[in-house]
Amino acid sequence: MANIIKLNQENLTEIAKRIPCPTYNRNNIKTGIVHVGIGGFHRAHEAFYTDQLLHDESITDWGICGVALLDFDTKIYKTLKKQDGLYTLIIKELDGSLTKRVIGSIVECLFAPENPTMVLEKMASPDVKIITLTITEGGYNYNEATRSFDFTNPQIQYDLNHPKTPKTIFGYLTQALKLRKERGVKGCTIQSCDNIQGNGHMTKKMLLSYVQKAEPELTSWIELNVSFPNSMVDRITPATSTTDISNLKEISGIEDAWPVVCEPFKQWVIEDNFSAGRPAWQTVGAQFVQDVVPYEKMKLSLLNAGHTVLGILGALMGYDTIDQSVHNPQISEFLKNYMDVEVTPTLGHLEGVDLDSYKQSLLQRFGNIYIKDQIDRICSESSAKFPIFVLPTVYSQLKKNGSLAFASLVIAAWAIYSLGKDEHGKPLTIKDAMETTLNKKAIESKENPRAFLEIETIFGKLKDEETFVNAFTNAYKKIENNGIEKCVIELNNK
Ligand code: CS2
Repeated sequence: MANIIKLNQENLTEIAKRIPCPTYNRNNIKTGIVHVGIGGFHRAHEAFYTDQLLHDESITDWGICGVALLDFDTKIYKTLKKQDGLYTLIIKELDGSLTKRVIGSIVECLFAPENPTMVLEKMASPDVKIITLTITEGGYNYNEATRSFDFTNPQIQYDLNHPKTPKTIFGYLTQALKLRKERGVKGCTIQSCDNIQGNGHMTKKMLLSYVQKAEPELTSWIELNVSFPNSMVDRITPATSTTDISNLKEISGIEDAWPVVCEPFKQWVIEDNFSAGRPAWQTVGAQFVQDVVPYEKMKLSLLNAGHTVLGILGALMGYDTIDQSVHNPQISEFLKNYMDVEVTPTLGHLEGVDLDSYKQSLLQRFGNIYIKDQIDRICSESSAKFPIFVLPTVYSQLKKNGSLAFASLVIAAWAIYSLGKDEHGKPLTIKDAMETTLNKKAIESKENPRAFLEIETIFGKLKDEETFVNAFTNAYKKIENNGIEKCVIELNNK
């Protein structure tokens, strides 16, 4: 490739000679959506759908303002800012080919720690009709043990004392909605795009808990003027590797400091409950339905839990990527059994969904060898993921005296994983907000396996469920004595 072109608005015409670029005039696009959390997933999903939509030139009201909320997001903010909000989406097809395009729907970027007022003003702007969120499963400040909003979080305490310069999403949303109310601006929609059962309900419940303490008189206005649609979001988006960046430069001659890589599959099922209008995302493949709960349940307990199963078992065995794990025939057999025997009975009938082919398609997606989804990514923040992805299946199975063997083995494997080494003695990279507690309890578990289940913010009252505790303890001891692979084989042959 002769010359290397830097990705930015000025160079777009040149870049368009190499890969598809926005053909709409980005200067004409007004911000109608504020999105908080501009990591890979948002850029492979909502921003992608929205970019497709903006190619209909009559649509000019639905540009996205991307907000980086945390100090941790400095790098992504600076990169996007430098590139005028542009980035390359690289879709890794099943046959190994790459489909690349430049996405242009993020028309503005803001860095909240640097300029909280600007973020509040943007969220309160009459042009903005929707605030969407990808703040991760752990970002909702929900305490599993108390089943309520966690006011002990120091950041939340900070926001209560410094309303004009908040740090958390709850502080921002509250102050922005307050401004809207005071200025007579209409309400808006707050749409979670995180992997949480009833993500809209969760957002509303957590926000109102905060509002009741911070600005109680705002509560009824929010109830009347703000909607919180539930949604199911799906597209596997691994972390971008340095090879992805250098390949883009070498093959296409495009210098993009942070492209996004993802799988070809995508799905977005949304409850049609938008208090101030919405983009016609259905014209670019999103599905609008009355009740999204069953779809969410299916996706969280099959796809996301499937990832967790492959991640935790694979990590102990020393694998690095999800495809390596699923290509171990015993692990994939285990995953099939887990899905068929323990998850499927909890799902009931899903109108219009063929569960067998859904499960089959998951195995194919997990097996995409080009995606190289990092096991470290999948196992990160497991303390926020297990309660949403795996434990609901355990509770349902407990209720109906169903099988718990597969889930128990995975949870026991997590306890051993939390000791920080794989079965070959290689250190594991554990990234988890609860890492210290997990490790402490994992060490106690060596004497008394039940100790791991005493982490109430994760397991709630599960430590008192004798049937589960026995299954877990059994599984734990077996892994210790025989290694994970033998346990997997034994269960597969039962
Ligand atoms: C993954 C998800 O983080 C995880 O554990 O399961 O990021 C998953 O890749 C996405 O939800 C796919 O839609």
